[in-house]
Amino acid sequence: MAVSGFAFVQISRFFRFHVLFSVCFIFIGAVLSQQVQRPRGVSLSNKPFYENKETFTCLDGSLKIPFSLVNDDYCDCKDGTDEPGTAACPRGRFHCTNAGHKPMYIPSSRVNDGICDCCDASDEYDGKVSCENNCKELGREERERRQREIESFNQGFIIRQEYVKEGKDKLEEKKKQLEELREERKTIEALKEEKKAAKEAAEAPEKEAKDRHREAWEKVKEENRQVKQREEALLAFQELDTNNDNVVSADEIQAHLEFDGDNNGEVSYEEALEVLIDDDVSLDLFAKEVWPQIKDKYKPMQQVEEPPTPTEIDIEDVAPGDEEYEDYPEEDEEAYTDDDEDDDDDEDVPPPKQDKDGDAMPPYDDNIQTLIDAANKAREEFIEVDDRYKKMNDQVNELEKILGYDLGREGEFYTIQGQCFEYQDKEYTYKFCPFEKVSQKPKVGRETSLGTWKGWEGPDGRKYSRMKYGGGEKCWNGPDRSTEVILMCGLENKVTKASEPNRCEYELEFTTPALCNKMIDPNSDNTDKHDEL
Ligand code: MAN
Repeated sequence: MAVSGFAFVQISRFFRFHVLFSVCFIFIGAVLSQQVQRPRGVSLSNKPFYENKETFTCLDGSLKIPFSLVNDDYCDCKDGTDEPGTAACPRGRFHCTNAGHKPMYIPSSRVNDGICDCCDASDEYDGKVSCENNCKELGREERERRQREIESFNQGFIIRQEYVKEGKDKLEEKKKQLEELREERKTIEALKEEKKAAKEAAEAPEKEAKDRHREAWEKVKEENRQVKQREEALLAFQELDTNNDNVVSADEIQAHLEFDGDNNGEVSYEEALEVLIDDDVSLDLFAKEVWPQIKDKYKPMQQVEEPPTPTEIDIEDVAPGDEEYEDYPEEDEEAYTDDDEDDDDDEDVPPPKQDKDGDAMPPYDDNIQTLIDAANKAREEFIEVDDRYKKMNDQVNELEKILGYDLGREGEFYTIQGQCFEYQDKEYTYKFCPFEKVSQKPKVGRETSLGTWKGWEGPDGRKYSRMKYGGGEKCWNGPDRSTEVILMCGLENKVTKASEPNRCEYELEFTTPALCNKMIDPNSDNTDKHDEL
């Protein structure tokens, strides 16, 4: 009895222990399962909204329903949140946990649609298709890819540091150069002013002497012209005065049919008077008043073909030794000789230019030539200094332009300024010249400007991630062409994509080490940093 009483106690203790243990185990299990269990298709962050097992409130707050209606394959909530794990709601989202890889949402319509969307196979549970859980493999590949990306980012960062150093050194150097050039320019500018004044001082007497020379020549020419005209008038007068009474009268004019104004075959008395002004005209009046009016019309009765005068011969047709040339007066010969045959002393003296009558101005005398030589020398000296000044000015402007650019927080974009990068797609070759311009050239045809440098346009904190180029060629019926360049960290400076999201608004993607702006710890799993990549 005692044994049996002991045995009973032992047995009852054994049972009590095991029952207690089992109860505890079940309780802990229940608690644990409660912690990790959530309705199908619900993300961990949304789990708290599905914990009340009595009622469920749609996440947009629009309706309260019994909890039993969650995932019952009937859509109650407008926002689809009562059916996170079925395809019942058109606006619903299904959450794949994808343990080992990245969690994600898919549209509810993809649940049990026969296509495996989630790598953990959770979206296909109705047994119609069998999906493999390949999250671990995908996760590994993703981690390896990210690792490579981080390595490349970090290599890019090393290159960027070189860029920063180069930028700092070169910009410093250019600043110094600019200061020196500005000083030098001041000196040259003063010298230029000096040479300009000397040039003007030499040109004034040169001009005066040349003008005087020309005026004297014009005067001689005019006198010669008048003498010639008077001679012509005399000849005409003698020819017209057929009765030799020393006056030309109307009847003598009537014999010249060229004065038949109305073309009726005869010269009337009135027509003759119109030519003559008066009936009987003396030689003096004829030469002064009549001859200038009629000389172009007048035809001598016996027109004799006279040999051409020297001034009527085209100078280029005359070679030394030609008969006509031999006929020239001694002093004019020099004016007509070929340049090549000039003496060395006369090398700089241009041959006298002919005027419209074929007359050549006599060469300048020694005094004028000395003034011309002095002015030429002053001009050459001025031009030489002016050229130096212009070149220096261009250098100063170029340096000011580069130093005026915003080349990044640490001058990291210095390396890519002054370079151009091309990208070819099916239709066009795009040319990107940082801080200058962007252009587009079709396979056949001319280049079109897609904008010139306007500035950095990245968002706050990431200012140097976007460049703006504007004011390009006008788009037919549209805006002026413009381009945004999106910069990304990469080992090479390279345009990787070109597109036209809106008509005449272009977008280029450009990778550059200048954008790899920090070292990333390959062991960190910071998604923020990941995003920066
Ligand atoms: C050209 C190109 C195009 C642009 C059209 C607009 O063909 O510059 O990119 O869209 O002009 O007319």
